[in-house]
Amino acid sequence: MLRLARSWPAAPERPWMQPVKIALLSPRGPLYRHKTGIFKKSLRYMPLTLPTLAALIPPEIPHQLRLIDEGIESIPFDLDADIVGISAITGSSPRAYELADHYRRQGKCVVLGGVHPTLVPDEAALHADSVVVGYAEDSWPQLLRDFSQGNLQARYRQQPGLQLGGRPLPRRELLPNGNFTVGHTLEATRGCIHKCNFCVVPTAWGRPLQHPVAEVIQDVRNMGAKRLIFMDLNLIADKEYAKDLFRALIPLKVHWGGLVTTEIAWDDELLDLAARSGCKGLLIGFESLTPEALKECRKGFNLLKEYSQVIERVHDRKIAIMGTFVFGFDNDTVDNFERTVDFVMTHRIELPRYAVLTPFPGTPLHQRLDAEGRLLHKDWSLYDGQHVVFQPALMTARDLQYGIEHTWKKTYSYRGILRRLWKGNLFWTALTANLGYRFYAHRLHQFYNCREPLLAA
Ligand code: B12
Ligand code: SF4
Repeated sequence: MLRLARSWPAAPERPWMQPVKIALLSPRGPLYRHKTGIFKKSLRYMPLTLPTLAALIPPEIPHQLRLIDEGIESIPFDLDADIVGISAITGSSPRAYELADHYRRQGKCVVLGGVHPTLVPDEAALHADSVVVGYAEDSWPQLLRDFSQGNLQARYRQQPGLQLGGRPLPRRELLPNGNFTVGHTLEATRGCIHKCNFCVVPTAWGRPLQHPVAEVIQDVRNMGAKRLIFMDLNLIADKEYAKDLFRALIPLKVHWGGLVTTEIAWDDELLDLAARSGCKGLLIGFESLTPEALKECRKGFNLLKEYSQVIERVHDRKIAIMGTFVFGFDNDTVDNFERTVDFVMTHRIELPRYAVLTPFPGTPLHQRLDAEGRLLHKDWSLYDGQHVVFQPALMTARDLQYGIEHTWKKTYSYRGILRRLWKGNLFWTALTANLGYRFYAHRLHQFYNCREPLLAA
């Protein structure tokens, strides 16, 4: 049963309803922010969230629209809008709430959505006139229709059975393309088949969904793009679908990157098709170099003894690897940091990335650490994958925090960059992003010094 939200007069009584002024905002996080952040342009690719929501606005509702990503530009406090839609991930949720409270005080209608409001809708509801839980393909248009009829509900939830086929294409032209290293981002699928215990995907979004391949190809053609990034959480969740997609991409002669799992290496046809279709970079979650950790996080499909072969097989196809590693599992000790640096150097991983194990709300990991009394705090702004927010088992929080910083810095020292890229197939492709991560790595400490997350260390 849906609760009715703060009431809004129906369209005819509101002169400003012709047209409705809609603002869609993506708030900054501690690290991803305009001017003072450390995600340089070389690390930024266009998020599809706001362009997708823009495309979903029902054509029958006359409107003026503005999209603002606070990672690349400032959000004005005196925003001219009737309805403000704010997208929040966990790290940006305190900023989202700050903006929401501010605009509500100004009498604007505020809607919160995205992964964090999906994970903790009751918390988000304290700051919004309406909260959208889950995907919004059907609920966001409904919300706007209700709003224009003065009938806004407090909670909207995407109903089961969502189909991605036949949806309008994201309105990418509404974000400034020049602020991203790749503006041509797209999605073929959503969700994932796995259930890693630290990941928000199984809790927030559940079973995988797919755009029909023909529509993905049409999207690529419409963009006229030659460099693409797939935002999919696991592009090969359905291998047969992925093969069809790769086959259809071959004639387009594009270069693309995307997220997959180590499983891609064990299907030669899939990997060959990926290479033939123009794949130049794959983000692969290796997560850890200890089998106990892989078991702990329910990533049993990652077999440590096969990591070298996985890397070799991908590199053989001239595909660069963005390898992601997580520190802070219960078996992790301070030795893991150096061991991981050695691993990425030896295997010449083009773009290694490190994260602190982060117990995002709603995940099994969060529930366990909370039950064990090991969460240091629930300041969501520090739940950004780079701050330690829980008590590790075999080291202090401070050791974990500074161990990761050391790992980043050593990996992205000039020597480290050259050792991994020199004489590799993809020197020039990977160099710019490496310099972007070098900038990031050497500035992370600024964010440790300005906050005090380690009181319990
Ligand atoms: C692009 C991207 C980025 C970009 C930009 C992010 C940004 N603007 O904040 C970059 C590279 C900078 C980035 C960085 C990070 N990211 Co990121 N990123 C993504 C990614 C790959 C794609 C987002 C996207 O375009 N999705 C496609 C759109 C269509 O889906 P959607 O966003 O879910 O939106 C739908 C619904 O959620 C809903 N919805 C969303 N917002 C709203 C708002 C309203 C008003 C309504 C009505 C509906 C609605 O409607 C949409 C249509 O159904 C997602 C994974 C993913 N595939 O979603 C991760 C993801 C969002 N990132 C994540 C994380 C953890 C991070 C980092 C912390 C990683 C790190 N350690 O550095 C940083 C933090 C950045 C920050 N903001 O502080 C997590 C968030 C988890 C969480 N609970 O916070 C995700 C989900 C990945 C994951 N596997 O867990 N990221
Ligand atoms: S494979 Fe990746 S997207 Fe899928 S559940 Fe695990 S961490 Fe999440």
